Amino acid sequence: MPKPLRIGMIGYGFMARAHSNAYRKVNQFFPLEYAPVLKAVCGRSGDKAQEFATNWGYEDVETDWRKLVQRDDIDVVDICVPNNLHKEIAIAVAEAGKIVLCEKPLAMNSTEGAEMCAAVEKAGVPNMVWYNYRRIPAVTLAKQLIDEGRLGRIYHYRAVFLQDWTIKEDLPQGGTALWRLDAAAAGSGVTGDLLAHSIDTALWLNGSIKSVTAMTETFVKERMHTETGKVEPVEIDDACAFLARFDNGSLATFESTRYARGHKALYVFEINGEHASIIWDLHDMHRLQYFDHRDDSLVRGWRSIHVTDSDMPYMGNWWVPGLQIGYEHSFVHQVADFLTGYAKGESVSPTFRDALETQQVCDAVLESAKDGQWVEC
Ligand code: SOE
Repeated sequence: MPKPLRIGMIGYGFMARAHSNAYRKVNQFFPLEYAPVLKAVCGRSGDKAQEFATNWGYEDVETDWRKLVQRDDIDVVDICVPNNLHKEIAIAVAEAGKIVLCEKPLAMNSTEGAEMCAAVEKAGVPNMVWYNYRRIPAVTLAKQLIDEGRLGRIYHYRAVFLQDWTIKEDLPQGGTALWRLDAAAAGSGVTGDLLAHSIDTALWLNGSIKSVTAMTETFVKERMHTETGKVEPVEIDDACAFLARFDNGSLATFESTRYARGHKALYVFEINGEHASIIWDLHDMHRLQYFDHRDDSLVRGWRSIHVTDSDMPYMGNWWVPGLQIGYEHSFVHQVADFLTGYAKGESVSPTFRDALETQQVCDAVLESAKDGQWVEC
């Protein structure tokens, strides 16, 4: 029987659902030494927390996160609340000697992120940040192909993350999901919310970023604030594009917006190497496009690899070859990897320190966007 690892969930939104689903599924599909037990969920509204607990099978409910953190029957605290609350909670969890898992981005900015890193490292507690896209099998396969040297020297990295859900001018800032439009809760706009994903994947696949030059725009300058009831200036970036130089000499372009009409979550990256190129697209997430110049010229062309065979990353744990999995499985994989690492006493990436590097790139991007100057990361 796997040993129990008791989860205290803070938050009951979209991400709390994605993580809870992963905790519930993981032991059915991955042989593990530990099993998450859904102990308690915490949120400001007791009714909503209770509804969440009943739906997902949490045993208990709290409305004060400090109480949850102090409970003797909690081993892991999972932070799924707006970004402005991450730091205080994460530091309290570390000081209580508990495992801390934090939704992305790590923090409002890298100053906060550094404090969080120092706290978990001082306390010596296992920690991880939920950059889930790394664990989509096709993305993990991309990492494997790059690490095997199949692409050769990398020349270019290109990433876009496009959405269109904030175009409506009468959308308020603040409240469920819309806290992402409020700089006081989110820290930044698309840079911290979407580009953070693209940057995390890029650092993992292609190494550190040396410097960036960026531009941002806020298209809708004022929105009603749900807390004050007044029309307030919008301080987040609605769109951001930046150029980057990686330590390995490759050049990159990154673009993100919530104003790309027709795109709901078009996360795409393309990497061009000396021998081969790869493309991955979230809307076709189980496929990896691969072009290898070394192929016989008569049959050379883009291959569309259907990443479902059992020897492909994570897929041996799911169905039979040819049958696909989805977005939610990336979270199951992240929990599985975390529990495997935990059993061995190993940290699992992205740790707070890994996520701090992403945060530092985000900060450099926002700094550069003030005047377009190149900023070192
Ligand atoms: C924003 O719309 C959002 O939900 C992000 O917050 C998530 O991190 C991303 O994966 C999908 O889009």
